[in-house]
Amino acid sequence: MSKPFCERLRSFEHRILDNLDKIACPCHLSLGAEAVSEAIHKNIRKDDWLFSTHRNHGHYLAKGGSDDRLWDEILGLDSGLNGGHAGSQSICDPSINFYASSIVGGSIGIAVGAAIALKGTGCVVVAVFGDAATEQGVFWEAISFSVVKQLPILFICENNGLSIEVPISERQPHRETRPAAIWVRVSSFGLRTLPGELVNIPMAFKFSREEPIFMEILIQREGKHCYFPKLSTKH
Ligand SMILES: Cc1ncc(C[n+]2csc(CCOP(=O)(O)OP(=O)(O)O)c2C)c(N)n1
Ligand SMILES: [Mg+2]
Repeated sequence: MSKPFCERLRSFEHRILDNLDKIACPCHLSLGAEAVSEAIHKNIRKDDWLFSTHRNHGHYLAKGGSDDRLWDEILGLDSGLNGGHAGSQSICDPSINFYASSIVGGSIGIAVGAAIALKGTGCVVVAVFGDAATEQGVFWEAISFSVVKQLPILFICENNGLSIEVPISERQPHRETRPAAIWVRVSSFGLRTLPGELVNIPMAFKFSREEPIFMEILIQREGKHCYFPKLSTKH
C-alpha cells in the first residue's frame, strides 16, 4: 500500500536534508505545510491546473507528480523532470498541468491567464503562493481581474509570516498592533474568501469552479528558508 500523503512528502523532504552533499540546486522545503498539500491532493482533479512557487515540492506531489522525477531533477540529472535544468524552484510538468516559478508572485498572473482559458469548462486553476507574494502588484491585479471576469480560480495563500527571515509585521503597515489579515484586504475586492481551516478546502474547490475564491491558511515553516548544496570534499 502506498504511504499516506503527509508521510510521503515528509520523507521526500528529509531525503533532501540527508543528502545535502548530493543535491545540485537550492531547495525550499514544504515541511510544516504538508497538510495544505494533502488537502489539495484530495480535492484537485486531473484536468485542473496548479501554479506554484519556489516552495513547490508539496504542491507538485499533490497534483500527481512523480517523487522519482523530482528527485532526479534536484540531483541535476538528465532523467529529472526538466532534464536537470530547472532545479527545485522552477519545475514544470505539462503532462499534469503543473507549473512553478522561482519569481515571488511570478506564476499568479499566468494562473489568471489559464483561468480565462478554462472558464466554463468546470475545471479550476489553483494558484498557491506565500504571504510575500501578496506584496507584489501582480497579486492585486490578479485578484481584481478575476473578480471582474468571474474566473474559475482558487487563490491559496500559505502564510508563514515570513519572507526569507523578515516577519510580516516589519513588511506591512500596522493597523493598531498588527497588520490586517491578508484575507480582509482581499475580500474588499468583492470576492468570496473562506476561513483558512483545511476543512474548507473541499468547499473552496466546489465554489471556485465557477467564481474566484481566496483562502489564507496560516502555517509554520519548519526549518530554514532554503537549503543549499553542500560541497562534498570529493569535489
Ligand atoms: C520578485 C522576487 N523578489 C525576491 C525574490 C527572493 N526571494 C526568494 S523566496 C523569497 C521569500 C518569499 O516569501 P513567501 O512568498 O512568503 O514564501 P515562503 O518562502 O515564505 O514560503 C524572496 C524574497 C524572488 N525570488 N523574487
Ligand atoms: Mg512566507
